[in-house]
Amino acid sequence: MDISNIDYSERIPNNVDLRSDRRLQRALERWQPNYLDWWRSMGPEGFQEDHVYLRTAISVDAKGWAHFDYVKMPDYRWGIFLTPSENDRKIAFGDHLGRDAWDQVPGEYRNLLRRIIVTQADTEPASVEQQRLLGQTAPSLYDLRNLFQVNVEEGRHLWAMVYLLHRYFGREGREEAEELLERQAGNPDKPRILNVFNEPIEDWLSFFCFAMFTDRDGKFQLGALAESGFSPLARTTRFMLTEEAHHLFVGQTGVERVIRRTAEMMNGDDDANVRPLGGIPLDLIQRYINRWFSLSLDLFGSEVSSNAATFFAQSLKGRFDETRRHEDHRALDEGLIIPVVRGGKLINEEVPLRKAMNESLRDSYIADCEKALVRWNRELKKAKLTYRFTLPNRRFHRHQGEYADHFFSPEGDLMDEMDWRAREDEWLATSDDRAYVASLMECVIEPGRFANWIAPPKRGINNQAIDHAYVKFSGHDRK
Ligand code: BYC
Ligand code: FE
Ligand code: FE
Repeated sequence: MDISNIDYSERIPNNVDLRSDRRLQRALERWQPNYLDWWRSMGPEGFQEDHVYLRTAISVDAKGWAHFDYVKMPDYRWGIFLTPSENDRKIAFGDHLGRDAWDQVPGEYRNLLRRIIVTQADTEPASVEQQRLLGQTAPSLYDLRNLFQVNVEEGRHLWAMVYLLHRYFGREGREEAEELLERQAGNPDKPRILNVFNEPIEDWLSFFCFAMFTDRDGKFQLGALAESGFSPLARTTRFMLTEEAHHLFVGQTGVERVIRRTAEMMNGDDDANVRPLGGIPLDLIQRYINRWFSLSLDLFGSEVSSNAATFFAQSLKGRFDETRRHEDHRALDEGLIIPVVRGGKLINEEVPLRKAMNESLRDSYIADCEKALVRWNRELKKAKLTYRFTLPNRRFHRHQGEYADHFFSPEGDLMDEMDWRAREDEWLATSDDRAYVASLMECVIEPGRFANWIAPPKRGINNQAIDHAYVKFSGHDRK
């Protein structure tokens, strides 16, 4: 069969020749109704019968892989798509560098690999749960459609991971797949695994910041897994990355449009107050950036991590773009300098590189975030404003790793807790900030119209007009 084409005649669309493995196919078909129940109860609230202009993967070719059409979300064809396998693929890093890549799970790495896959998988449904009420306050049809596009694709990412669990991890894998539908974002009794995925996303500025900063963790974690010596994981995550680009676009341009609208209201006056006009002040946007960026930094784990060293040594998880961006793929001789707190002072400590792999990935991530900041600041410059956005230092407001038990300013200086608390409201979105943003949220569903607090995008989706009917309502009462 042609691997780049996806078989849509099956109940579960796939390009992995699922029909040749009846047991696996049946097991996944038993999971499918549970998934759909989860989607209906925990997915986007209130829009399940509407027709949404969505893209669906029809091929895994980099060019022309997507097809756009109106779909009711529960009818979206969630499927299993892997990029084609490479003949004679070799392991690109770690202790197994240069040996044949694995098509099966190496027995001794089974538990670790399962843990990585479960952690990745858990984030996907979590984000759908966090975003489930946002449709009710969408600033436009264009944005509503983008939200749902992101949501259905996160659902598909769950499918991608559940396939690996079912296919390669036997009964334990199937049990994990069930539990992925049982944990719930923000539920204190059965929370999602990683911290940010339990935070509420209660307004659209938060959603855009989440897609910008938290989905971007996905880009880098998936990039690291795309290097894995375990080929099925590498091939799955590579295709997920193709979809991920749009999520990052939604986040980056979403924040950018908010900035553009505010700048427009400020009309070149740095002291202008946009609140009476219903705009979102720049310093408030900065506090949202500080919050979501620092929360997302936690997703990279500890600065010094023996787990990370093990993942790398065992050739399970590499660095971002391992092959192209790095030369020494064993990483045995180098070290990384990491500032740590010792005796109330920040001092530099050299850590063997393998133990600093989380930090290496965090470095790549921060550099990528900086690029978006440059674009946002360009909006301010064009509008003749002097205000500039910055990313807080990586030590600021952390809950995981070296800095978690200490207090740092956005500039990265160690502080007393009391002093820090006294200034917290300058730095992080306050309850007043959130209440103000919430007060601006309204549902705008006339094609081409946008809520007052956000500028329209520069162009539509898939060359459609900005006033295209991206969602067609089926006429029922949406409450
Ligand atoms: N929250 O050495 P440590 C995405 C735990 S996003 C809670 O610091 P390690 C998406 C850690 O599990 C991409 N717990 O960490 C985005 C460990 O627990 P145990 C998601 C945390 O293991 C938006 C302990 O602390 N993918 O796709 O080196 C929308 C100490 O471990 C956190 C992945 O994460 C935290 N933030 O690294 C939709 C890839 N951080 O073992 C989707 C898979 C650490 O002591 N995951 N801990 O019980 C991994 O590679 C690693 O597990 C981590 C942590 C990078 C997350
Ligand atoms: Fe995802
Ligand atoms: Fe995503």
